[in-house]
Amino acid sequence: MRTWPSPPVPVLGTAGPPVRVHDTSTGSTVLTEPQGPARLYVCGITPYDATHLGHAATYVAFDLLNRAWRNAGHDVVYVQNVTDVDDPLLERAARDGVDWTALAERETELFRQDMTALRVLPPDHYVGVVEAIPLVVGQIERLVAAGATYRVDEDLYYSVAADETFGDVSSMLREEMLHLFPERGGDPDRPGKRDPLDALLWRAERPGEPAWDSPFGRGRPGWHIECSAIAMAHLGAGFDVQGGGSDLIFPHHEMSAAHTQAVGPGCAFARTYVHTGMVGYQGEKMSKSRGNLVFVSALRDAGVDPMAIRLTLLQHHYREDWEYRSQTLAEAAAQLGRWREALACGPVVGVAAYVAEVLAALADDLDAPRAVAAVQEWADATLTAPDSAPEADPAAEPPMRDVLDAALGLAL
Ligand code: 5CA
Ligand code: ZN
Repeated sequence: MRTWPSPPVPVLGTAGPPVRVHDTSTGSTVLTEPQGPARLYVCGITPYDATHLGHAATYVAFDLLNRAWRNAGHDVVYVQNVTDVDDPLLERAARDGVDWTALAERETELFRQDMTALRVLPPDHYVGVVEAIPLVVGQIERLVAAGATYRVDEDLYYSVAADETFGDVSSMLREEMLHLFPERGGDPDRPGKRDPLDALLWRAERPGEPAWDSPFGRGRPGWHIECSAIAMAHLGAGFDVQGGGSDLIFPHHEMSAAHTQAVGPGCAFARTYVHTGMVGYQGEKMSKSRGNLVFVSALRDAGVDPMAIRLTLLQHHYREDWEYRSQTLAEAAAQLGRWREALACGPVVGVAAYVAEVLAALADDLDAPRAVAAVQEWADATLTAPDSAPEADPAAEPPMRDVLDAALGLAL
């Protein structure tokens, strides 16, 4: 699938430190240790509605990881999927009387424009499920060969008993899994299932639904298998980071890992699982199904500077659950104004210590609020420096403008 254009990324003369992130599966902060290029998979959108601030916060968070790795000297291979065929998309298309492929294409294009405006670095491989059907079928065939599947009527299910590490991503108790499963697309009560938690791999064709030929009959993929198949095909086993919002920990990431690892030894999924907090609005998680949405495109259409949107998101640590308030956009715009003034002053104070703090903060579990605080200190020092302050030696230090751009994705 077509991705979006990459913004230029200034190369800093100063290398950032090695990158640490919080790993959901171990519950601890771990050092990432890419062997060769750093390999990142981030779950993409289900394109039935426009990008809201919750989505944007998640993609900006992983953009910080992408940038921190690059600043630490790593090449990065970044893969993102698009769930361009699934129940919510088909239901919305039916509700609105539009063709599901046209809906998916329209909303994916809007997402590209939003990501471009927010200066999110594009994935190297942007892969829709529809175009990845052969990969999905291949992955299911491997699971069939491993004895990890069974039929319920014409549909094909994955047996959670097939992978003894099932549960290691979320560390959730079975009761908690059983509680979340039906809320997040699962069907625990379907008669004929061996375990209520078993997940749908291939849904046989139903009247009026899209379907593709496969060795298991005509049908379409279940949700979790798409990310298993796409990640394995484009990144390979044991990739560095699997990312997404915390609402994907279970069942989605647990199942994607299981669908991969049940194939056999040597088929590890991610080494590290990184999850973002949920952005709320008006007292609840911002979600398409609840309808309490603030769209990035609507803010842009209203003339909001995309960099102010990005700074608003960066004011919160990515693991925090937080509530969006509209006045924070104006506060962020005012803060950017101060930073622009400081940049216009030229190098009146040395920036090396501030730059080091920005890079250290981002390498320390993507601590954007700490990085923002360091930039603010630099701006305050610059704007309050006496007129007679000697100019710092710019040759010795990367300009703050480049650091803001390369590390935080803020082009001022
Ligand atoms: N297509 C699947 C993943 S394979 C999916 O979850 N799509 S989505 O459009 O529902 O969400 C896209 C990404 O945004 C996911 O990582 C999800 O966890 C994240 N997300 C959704 N709502 C919020 C929110 N309110 N706050 C933060 N992140 C969110
Ligand atoms: Zn996914």
